[in-house]
Amino acid sequence: MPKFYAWPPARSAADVLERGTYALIIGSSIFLVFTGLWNIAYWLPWRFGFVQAHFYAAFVFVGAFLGHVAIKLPVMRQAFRDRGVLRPPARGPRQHARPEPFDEDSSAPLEPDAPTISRRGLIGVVGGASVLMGALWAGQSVGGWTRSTALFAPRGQDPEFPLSQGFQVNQTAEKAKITQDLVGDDWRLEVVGRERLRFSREELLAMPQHTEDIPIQCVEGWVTWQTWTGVRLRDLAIMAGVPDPDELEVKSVQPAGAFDDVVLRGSRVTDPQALLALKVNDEALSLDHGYPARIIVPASLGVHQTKWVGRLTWRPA
Ligand SMILES: Nc1nc2c(c(=O)[nH]1)N[C@H]1C(S)=C(S)[C@@H](COP(=O)(O)O)O[C@H]1N2
Ligand SMILES: [Mo]
Repeated sequence: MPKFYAWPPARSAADVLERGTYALIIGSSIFLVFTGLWNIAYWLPWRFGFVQAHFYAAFVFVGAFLGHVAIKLPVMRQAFRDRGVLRPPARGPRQHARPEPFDEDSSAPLEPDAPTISRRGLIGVVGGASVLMGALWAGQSVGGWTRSTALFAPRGQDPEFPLSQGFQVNQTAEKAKITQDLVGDDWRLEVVGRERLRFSREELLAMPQHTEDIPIQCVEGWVTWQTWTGVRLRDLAIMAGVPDPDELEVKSVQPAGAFDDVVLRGSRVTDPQALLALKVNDEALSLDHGYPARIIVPASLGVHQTKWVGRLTWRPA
């Protein structure tokens, strides 16, 4: 910690590099944690795309972490060579801890303070905190009574984040401004390719139905496995005259919102498990889960599993 703001800021090129990686590791961690918590609470005071920004920050974190390990590799190797792997201070109470010897090229302090924590203590604190964080999140994916232990995860605990048909809802129909005239009896699925077709829900239910166990994995940190039934996307592509599609544009009837228009590519849409789901666990989809029809594709993120689908546009390879 004190090295983070030590003066002068740069003692050598290696020092600059090392402190640069600290800045990136700490900066990206703070960004990920805080924007993540705000996003879960739907408090979104920023203008950037949350998902993309999180991917970029995660890449920055992993890159800076790997860079940091690479920079420190010689120091680690030297330390293990000088002191062995499990000799003090790796083992035993902190009173036995000895400071790193100072030399010009190391980042060890000139006048070290008394040790505050042993390596075992540090690993215990970090490990314990990680286990605690895991325990506080796991309930939202495990479900049942454990849901109430997920203190940072409001879904299923707060009336604003209800469950429907027994599992999490990301965006309720009400919040997405889905009205009865958008998804009532007049709803038709438009399927566009070489042909332009329209189907009612009854017509879709009369097509060959397939049932698959597929998870919804939300970037907000929860996952739920459900059993979905509906029409294979591949079958719809064939009907639209695009048997060998490259890409599928899915448009929701949702009036506005970040996920009302999604493009899926390659095996996401040609995989036999990829469905336009009409039912979940043998019941018609609830309005909150995307009635009359939603996308359910394997090995994907929740953000790609569009609800309240209005139009599918197939583009050939
Ligand atoms: N039209 C539409 N589809 C959507 C969304 C949305 O906001 N609008 N949210 C997506 C996200 S981020 C997730 S995680 C899943 C959640 O599905 P569920 O609400 O049925 O659990 O729906 C996806 N489909
Ligand atoms: Mo999501």
